Amino acid sequence: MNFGLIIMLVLLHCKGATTESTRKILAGMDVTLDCPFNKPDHVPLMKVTVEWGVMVDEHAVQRLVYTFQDERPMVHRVGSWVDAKSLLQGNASLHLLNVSVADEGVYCCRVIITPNTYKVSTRLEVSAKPVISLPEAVTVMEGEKRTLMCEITGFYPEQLTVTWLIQNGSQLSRGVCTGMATPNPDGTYSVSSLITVQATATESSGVVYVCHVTHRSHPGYHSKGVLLTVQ
Ligand SMILES: *[C@@H]1O[C@H](CO)[C@@H](O)[C@H](O)[C@H]1NC(C)=O
Ligand SMILES: *[C@@H]1O[C@H](CO)[C@@H](O)[C@H](O)[C@H]1NC(C)=O
Ligand SMILES: CC(=O)N[C@H]1CO[C@H](CO)[C@@H](O)[C@@H]1O
Repeated sequence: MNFGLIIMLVLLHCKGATTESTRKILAGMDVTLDCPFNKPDHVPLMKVTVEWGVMVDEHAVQRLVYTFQDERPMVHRVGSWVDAKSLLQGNASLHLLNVSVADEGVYCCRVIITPNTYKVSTRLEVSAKPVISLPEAVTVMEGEKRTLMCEITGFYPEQLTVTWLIQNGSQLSRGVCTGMATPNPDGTYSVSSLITVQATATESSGVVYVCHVTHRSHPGYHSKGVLLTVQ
């Protein structure tokens, strides 16, 4: 069968897949997506065709990830494979190495042992953790106004919330300015948040300003603090 024909088959392939489960992982990790099927003992590998594809969302065109046909694997996404020994046992699980945010999508497995077809689809949700940059300490002159910048880079998805707090204290809203998230070439996002503080010796010296970030990549929050010293 030629390559073009495989693509045509794959375009249809996820329709009718039953259970759709969700796997949540962090970018940079390896993952295995299950695809069990019923393999009668007398059927040789030669008669088993496996196709793995991925769609960015339910309406998108499917992209091939890995195929196995006539006992020959074809790797479309570098670092993906189906174990031939597992296939013999009715397990067409897909291994993906070093997952990136570009790998997110709905993965569809189709196994054909004529006249039967088995379909499984799994949603893969990939998150990338934000990296927070903030100076550890800042010294200002009494009465001076100073803007502190919290740079948050390399996160995915785009949705992220930044707040500023006084350590062991209240949330700050005055003088805070958070920009729009901007996309990076690798599919992740970055954003900066600024806070302008007015240094008065009695109130602000020794205070830690905390840049507090909530994001899908972490069930709690990410944060970093800057110690303000007033001279
Ligand atoms: C299928 O095989 C893979 C190893 O190739 C294993 O990680 C996975 O747990 C197996 N799945 C089932 C349902 O046995
Ligand atoms: C994993 O992929 C990223 C790009 O997505 C790359 O920068 C990194 O070097 C890769 N790591 C390994 C161990 O291959
Ligand atoms: C004085 C005080 O309560 N300090 C606490 C502030 O919060 C940190 C952790 O967020 C604690 O380690 C300090 O003891």
